[in-house]
This record gives sequence, structure tokens and C-alpha cells, in this order.
Amino acid sequence: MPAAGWNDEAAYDAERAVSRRRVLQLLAAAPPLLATSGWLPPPAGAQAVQAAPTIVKPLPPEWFNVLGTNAEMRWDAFRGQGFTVPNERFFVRNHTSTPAIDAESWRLQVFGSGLRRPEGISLSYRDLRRMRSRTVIEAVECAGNGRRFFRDQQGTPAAGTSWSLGAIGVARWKGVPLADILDRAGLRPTAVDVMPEGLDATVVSGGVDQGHVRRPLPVGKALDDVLVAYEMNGEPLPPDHGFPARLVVPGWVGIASIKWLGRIEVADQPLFSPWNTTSYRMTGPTYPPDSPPLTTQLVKSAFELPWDATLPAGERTVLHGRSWSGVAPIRRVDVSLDDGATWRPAHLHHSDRGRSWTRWSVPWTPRSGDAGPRRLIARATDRTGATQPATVPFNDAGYQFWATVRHPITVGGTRADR
Ligand SMILES: Nc1nc2c(c(=O)[nH]1)N[C@H]1C(S)=C(S)[C@@H](COP(=O)(O)O)O[C@H]1N2
Ligand SMILES: [Mo]
Repeated sequence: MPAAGWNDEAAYDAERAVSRRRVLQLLAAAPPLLATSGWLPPPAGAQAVQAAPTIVKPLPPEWFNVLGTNAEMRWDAFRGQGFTVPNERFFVRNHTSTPAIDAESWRLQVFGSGLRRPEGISLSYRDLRRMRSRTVIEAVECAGNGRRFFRDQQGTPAAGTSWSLGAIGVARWKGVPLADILDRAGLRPTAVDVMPEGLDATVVSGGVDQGHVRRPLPVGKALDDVLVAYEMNGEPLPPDHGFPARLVVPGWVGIASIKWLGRIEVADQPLFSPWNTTSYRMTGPTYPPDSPPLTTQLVKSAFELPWDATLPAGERTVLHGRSWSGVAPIRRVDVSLDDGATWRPAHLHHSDRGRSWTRWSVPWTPRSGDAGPRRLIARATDRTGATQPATVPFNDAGYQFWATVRHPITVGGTRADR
């Protein structure tokens, strides 16, 4: 069993059956799989919904908001889904474009001054799949998830992709512990940093080529719980999510979980890249110039409800949502139905006892006296006692908006009124 608290096998099996059905539909609609690469071409007719050409999978607008080269999951479309996010609904964050990689010729190079022999080792896809595997349920969440609320709730827009709360997904990942790969490569006790690098196109920003997407991890984290994943929810990694192999770095900002892994440098001195120096650090009025690179994600919550939903008065509804933290499991969730004036505890889903998210619900029967616009708020607390604040200090790049989000709805008239 996975270490991270998978307790909902029935829901998992149901999801897997659905995704298998979906694959069969795709196969029926599309040319045969390119057997060696696991590449799944988009089904016929997908062009109509393929708004971001840098992403390979279909992005139906009822499941995704497309934002530049990225696509966020719509929380309103996620109502009633199981614990994990099916691959076809998982958000995508691409600095450039999803590459097509042939698994037969693919190699993972592990090298550097932190190894007994600096030339290191080269692993094939088959080598990787033959090593001892581990399966975990973990979230991947973008550091900028919730960014638009710096503007919408606090009046200060931040630069970057204007995510709502949908730049998170939870999946069941299978792969090889990075610790085992480093062990096989001959890690020296003097090793300090481990830098995974992607095979997607290099990133050009302001006319300067920044090289391939890469970001160092301290060796302590690399040896702790990091996975080199090759399966996502029981299928080979989809092209958009890092085929043939990606890192999954539990609890940390999504940029740490490098997709389309090609090289891992292991060094006996600190390593640097634009992604731990220029970006993915806090900068701005209240932050010191030497703020450290971002690591763990903070507490957040989302309702599985349309923005500006209308709920009829006089009818019982059950509000659903999820809360998560990269630091510790969720201990409690409080919900306000009146913009923060009063709070009631949400009912937590008993089977969700992991490090990734926790589902919750709150029953509510709005009365006719409640008619009109109002805001719903969910506020989660994790087991370290960290509770979502009402506001957070601004930072230039809009990272880590973990304040409570005020979700607008309207209570309509009773059925008799309408
Ligand atoms: N090689 C590579 N790895 C990458 C990225 C990328 O653009 N290239 N984006 C990162 C960011 S910022 C995030 S949030 C996650 C998103 O993972 P997903 O697209 O599978 O949801 O991948 C990370 N790994
Ligand atoms: Mo990200």
C-alpha cells in the first residue's frame, strides 16, 4: 500500500475503470498507439477544444480554464469526483511545450562531483522499470496557485499566470525512490545538492536563453521521499505530465517536480538555476533581498462549486470542498456562509488521512430571508496548527496565496417565488 494514506480503494477502482474506458474510446477514435513511446494522440475532433497548442491532451472548456501555455482544473467540474484527479482532468503547467519523447532511446543521466565516479550512470526506461518501485498518493501544486486573488481580493495584481485555485492535482504515482537511484550512482557523503533537468525546450526570457527547466534540491530532501515517477494513476505518465519520467517532490512547490527528466546533476557544492534564484523566491516590499528558495506549500481550501452559483432558498444543499497543506495533514475545516461573520465546522471525509488533500462537506438550507448575493469562505487548519489567514502580504510574483478565498454565490428565491 502507498505510504501516504490511500484509504479509498473503491473510489480509486471506479476512477481507474473510467479512465480505462476513456482510453478505449480514444483508441477507437484515433490511430493506433505508437507502441514504444506510450504517446496517445488526441482523439479526432480534439482540435476544437485544443486551445493551448503547447499541451497535447484535449482541454474541454467544461473541465479546464486555459491560461497561456497552462490549463487549470475547474473546481466546479470536480464535484463528485473521487480522491485522485483523473489524468485527463489534471492541471498542466508548461514553461514551454510538451515534448514528444521516445522511451526506447531515452536515457536518464546521473552525474557530478557528488558521486564517487563523477561520470555517473545512465539508466534506460527499462532499467528504471526494473528497479524496486514505490507507489504514493501525492499532490502536485503550482507555487502560483491562487495568484489572481492578490488582485481580486487584495487589490494588488501580481505578475504571472492568473490561476484561480485549480493549479493543483492529486494522483497515484508509481516510480523509483530517487534515493535508490542516487545510491546506485554512488553518492558521496559530501554531496550537497541534486539538480534534475527537463528535456523540454530551453526557456527564453527577455531575449536570454535560460537553459532547460531545472531546480536544485538539497540532498536531504532528495534522499527523503522524492520519487522518479513513470506511472500516474495506473497508466504510463501522459506526455503532458512528464513522459517517460518525472520527479514527484511531496509537499513542495510544483516547480520542484521536474517533468521529462533527462539529467540529474549531483554536486558537492550548492547549485543554482534561474528557478531557485530569480524565480520561486519571495520578493517584494516586506521580503528581505535574500529570501530563500520556496519549498513547502501552505494551507489552502476550495469549494467544488461554480463561481457565482445560485442556490435556491428553502432547499437543502450539501456544500463540498477540499483542503490541503504541503506540511501536514488537515486537522479541521471551518466554513462561513455569511462572509466570515459566523463559522461552523465542516464534516471531514474520514478516509482522507494523507498528506495530500482532505475532502469535506457542510449541509445548508438557505432561508428566504437569506436571498441575495453573499460570500462563502472555507478556512482549513493543518496538524501543525497553521490556519489560513484572511489576508497575506503581497509578493511580486504572486506566490503562495494561502489566505481564505471569498467565494461569491447568490441565494435565489424559494420555488414558490419563482
Ligand atoms: N521540465 C519541466 N518540468 C516542470 C515544468 C516545466 O515547464 N518543465 N513545470 C513545473 C511547474 S511550474 C509545475 S507547477 C509542475 C506542473 O506539473 P503538471 O503539469 O504535471 O501538473 O511541473 C513542473 N515541472
Ligand atoms: Mo508551477
